[in-house]
Amino acid sequence: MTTHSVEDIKSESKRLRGSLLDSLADPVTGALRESDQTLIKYHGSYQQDDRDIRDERRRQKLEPAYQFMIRTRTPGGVVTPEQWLKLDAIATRHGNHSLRITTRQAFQFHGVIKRELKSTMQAINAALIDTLAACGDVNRNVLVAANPLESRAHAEVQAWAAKLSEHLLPNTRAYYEIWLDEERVAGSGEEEEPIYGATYLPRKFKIGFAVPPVNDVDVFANDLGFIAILEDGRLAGFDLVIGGGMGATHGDAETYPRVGNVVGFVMPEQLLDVATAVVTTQRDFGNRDVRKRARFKYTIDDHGLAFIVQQIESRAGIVLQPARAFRFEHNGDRYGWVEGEDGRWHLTLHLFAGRIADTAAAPQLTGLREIARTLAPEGGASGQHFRMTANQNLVIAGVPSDRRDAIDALARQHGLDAGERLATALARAAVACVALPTCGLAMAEAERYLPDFTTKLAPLLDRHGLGDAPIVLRISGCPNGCSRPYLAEIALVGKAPGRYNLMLGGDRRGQRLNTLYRENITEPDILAALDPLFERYAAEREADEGFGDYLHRSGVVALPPYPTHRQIALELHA
Ligand code: SRM
Ligand code: SF4
Repeated sequence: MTTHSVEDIKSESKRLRGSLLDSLADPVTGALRESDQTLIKYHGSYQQDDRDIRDERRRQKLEPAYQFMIRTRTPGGVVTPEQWLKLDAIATRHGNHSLRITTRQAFQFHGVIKRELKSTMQAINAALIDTLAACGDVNRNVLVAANPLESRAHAEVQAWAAKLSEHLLPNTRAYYEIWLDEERVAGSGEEEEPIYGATYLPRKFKIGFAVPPVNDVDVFANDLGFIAILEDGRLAGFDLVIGGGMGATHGDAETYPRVGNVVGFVMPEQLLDVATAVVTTQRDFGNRDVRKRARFKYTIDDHGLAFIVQQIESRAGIVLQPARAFRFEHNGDRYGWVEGEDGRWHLTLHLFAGRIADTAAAPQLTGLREIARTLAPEGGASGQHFRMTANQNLVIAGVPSDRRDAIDALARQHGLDAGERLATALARAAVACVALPTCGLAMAEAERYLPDFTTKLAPLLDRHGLGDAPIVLRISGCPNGCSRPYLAEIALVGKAPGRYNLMLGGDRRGQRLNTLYRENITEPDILAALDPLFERYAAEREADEGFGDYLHRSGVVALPPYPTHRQIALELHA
């Protein structure tokens, strides 16, 4: 769809209503009208079709097996045990019997058919969770560090993120009218949109809050990032990061991933104004002619960082203070139990690419249902909750010490400890996007390929004594980069079925982009390319030196050649 038609659809949508009600009511097809396929994204859903059976359906002269993905808005990925039980029931009743934790701490349901969309949305809302603005040219789900160690400051950061998520919601009743049968009132369809205006943003917009020393949210991959600065254990404020993004298009040098720039420090009470200033700057200066160049990262590169910072300061009515020092150690998750400041315990469980389903070997959906039931009697009130991580894993948080054994037993019984038994640290930290069969943009497998690929890498790593080396691997089925592959030490980026670009040289802290190492190669070539590099790394690495850092020091890879790629985060805080 052209940029102009998307812009027209937005402005003519009557504040995101379009003809969605008619599209949903049409019994002849499982699809929506084309313009409504754009608009439903703002309601948190995508029209898809099952690509595994696309050709077969075409042969049978049937329309594609249309189905919908629904994504939640769950700032910081927090849900109570009671909510978990409801979401689990929805996945079983309306979806494909799986819950999928995304790289932005949301749940995705896949496989919902059109005539069940409304009841599914209602069921999600009955769990006091909405899906408004989970997709579309607006601010998306806000990421928050899942690091439970800093619990008091962490809770404050979570509260700011939730407040910001609410603050940046589109101001429309469309969602409530269409899905929840709210009555239309005078002015419906003409609501004021003070932040977004009638055409919303030029493109999607993403915000993340990191709490050093862990950069699990990959703050530098967000359009807008806040790095919590803790002084004497208290939240002093945030370093502001702008202009991160991953998406690119193969063979199009005008598009590229970018790490965000650290531009200053703000006090907590300035946060909403500053975020509004950043969002409205992108609204007014973002490229509305070329959708591929519409993300905030390009707005910054096209207009210059100094101009954008000046816009932010004048719109927010503040002067940014100099950025304060921070240090990230890694961008992964810590598995197992850790104790929080208040003596409660948090268990991080590894999930395979965030997919929670029942298999004969590991009935994980059932297992988490049982765990939720155990927590539920006191649940929300007692502070016990689930927290999705931006690495597609799950934290069972706020558990009193006398409950740990019971939860461990349930986890073991249902194969939720399978991740701990993975042969390599690389496999335990790996991330993969959904890709086939649901993603309409996938060029190659990702989630379904991850276990095979890590199994094939294991003997190579073992041979060189690297089984415990925490190397960051990410796989994406196309260059859009939903697993944030360009920040990984090793990344596979899909080009065609079974073919990937091999990217190397990110760091473990999510601060440096990797570089194309081999283009469009198949698995045997990928393994053959990595094996000698593992051998050299094993022999030549310095103490604690990461694989990506080693590749740079030894000259195997250099920084990527993107036109405006500035390693400002790295320079400031190496
Ligand atoms: Fe993504 C589009 C899945 C995180 C960059 N992404 C899609 C769609 C909706 C495909 C489509 O447009 O038809 C995928 C649906 C697949 C499916 O069947 O479920 C999809 N993205 C995902 C998820 C589920 C990946 C996962 O395995 O967890 C993540 C959902 C996040 C959420 O809960 O909100 C997801 N996507 C990301 C990230 C990572 C992040 O935000 O931290 C990125 C890179 C960061 C960024 O935005 O720059 C990302 N997704 C994209 C892009 C490229 C955007 C661009 O600037 O060019 C697209 C394509 C687009 O927007 O045109 C895309
Ligand atoms: Fe789909 Fe590409 Fe995103 Fe993977 S990276 S989910 S293939 S859009």
